[in-house]
Amino acid sequence: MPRTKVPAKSDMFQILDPEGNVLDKKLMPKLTDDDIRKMYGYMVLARKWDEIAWNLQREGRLLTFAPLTGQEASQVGSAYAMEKDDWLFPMYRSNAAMILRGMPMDLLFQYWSGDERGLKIPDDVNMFTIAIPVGTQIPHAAGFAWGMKIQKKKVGVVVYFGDAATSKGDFHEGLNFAGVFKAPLVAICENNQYAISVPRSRQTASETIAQKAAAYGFEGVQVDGNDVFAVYKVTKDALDKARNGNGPTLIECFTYRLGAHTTSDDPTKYRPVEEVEYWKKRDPIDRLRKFMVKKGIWSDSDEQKLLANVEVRVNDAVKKAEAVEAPKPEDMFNYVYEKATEQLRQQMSELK
Ligand SMILES: Cc1ncc(C[n+]2csc(CCOP(=O)(O)OP(=O)(O)O)c2C)c(N)n1
Repeated sequence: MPRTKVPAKSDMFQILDPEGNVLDKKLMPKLTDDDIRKMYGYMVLARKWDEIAWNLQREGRLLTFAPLTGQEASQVGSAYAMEKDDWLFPMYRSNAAMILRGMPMDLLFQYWSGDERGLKIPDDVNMFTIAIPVGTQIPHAAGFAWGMKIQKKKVGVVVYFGDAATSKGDFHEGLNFAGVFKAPLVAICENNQYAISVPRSRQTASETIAQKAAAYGFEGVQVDGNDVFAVYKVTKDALDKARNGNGPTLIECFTYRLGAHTTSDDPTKYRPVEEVEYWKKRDPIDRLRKFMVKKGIWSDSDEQKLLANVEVRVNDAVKKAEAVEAPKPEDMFNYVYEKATEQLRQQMSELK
């Protein structure tokens, strides 16, 4: 059994069990077979992205990066529920959601190789830049959502953060503000059970993270974060509610980070092997594939084709990113202020 207490099924919203069976057909959201295959495709793509990025980092071609393996359902299920005009506020582990929402993979590689120009979000993609500081994106998203409401724009704003972010003032301030102003915010906590080596049990004494929403005066939902249909459904409902002027929702995706916190981390130092094995049996990708195979909408040859396709796409993105001319070191100073300060000028001349 895992060290972190897994909520009883009845406490947590779930549609698909780990064997890929639908628990209650009435709960199943309206998704075509094509939608389901697309969601699966994004999940497999995200895992391949992780694998290739990890190898690149080990070869010195990428800087530190945070893998998302294990969290594909929580990101793909939620991002797939968004409409084109909705806005996304990502954290450093949100690569799957960002890719699904239209962030070019080559730009992401460029960014994670240390080139800030990779964070130039395309103009037609409603997304903010990645927040590396824990939780700072939450008040940004809450304020932005309020702005959308003031401008009478019917859009939802989704912000992603981890369980550790809920210990920060940013979480309280952002959610309190969103509650008071009924901002169209959907706050998604990907509770992956750890903040680097700190387990969830040391993060908060609350029984669930979702219950914290009660203090802010809106709904909180705990969902099985490894169940892509359940995540899709709760996010879609929350976004519809937000766009219709009925205020924010906090969603806790109960999931598990199967890999390391980042490429600089060794999780074997703080997690028992049995715990990881327990969660591997609940792998979100296996779960969806089992469902699709049972439904007769997925075959071995579909799987082989998909695996080959994602590998080519990710490798093409790497090639494209690596073909970009390296940034000039002076650029570190050039864009800090409109006019460089004396101190920056000195630092720049030392660098030269
Ligand atoms: C303000 C701030 N403090 C500390 C850190 C160092 N740090 C990076 S990730 C992390 C843990 C975050 O855990 P969680 O929010 O649960 O998200 P996860 O990384 O597990 O997805 C910490 C403490 C940081 N990035 N920002």
